[in-house]
Amino acid sequence: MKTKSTRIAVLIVTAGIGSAIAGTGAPTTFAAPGSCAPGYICVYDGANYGPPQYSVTTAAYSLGSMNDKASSLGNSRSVNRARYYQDANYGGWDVCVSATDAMPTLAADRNDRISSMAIEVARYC
Ligand SMILES: [Ca+2]
Repeated sequence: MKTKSTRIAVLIVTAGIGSAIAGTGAPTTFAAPGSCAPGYICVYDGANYGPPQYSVTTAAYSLGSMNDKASSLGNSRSVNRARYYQDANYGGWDVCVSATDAMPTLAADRNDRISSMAIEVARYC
């Protein structure tokens, strides 16, 4: 069930930004909601991708001013899943978001607690 619902979420997200990338459709141009540009992984202070956001193209061992603030997540990488961690330097529990996917809300025990994020070789969580 979990795998199925994840795939559905990807389709919904992709359909939602279809008009924004009209004429391309290539996976490399995928952009997560908000303003998470293609190639970036992002965290957002607000639920449903509300600003401010913090975006990186490589792993971030800390999130600076966005430490312990993330309430939604976006992954605009075309072939890499993103992993978001409770602690700086990739420690504690983690939340995974597959390539070209996004997470509009976080569980209550995960909200406003993410402190680092990494990009992984695999595409799906
Ligand atoms: Ca927040």
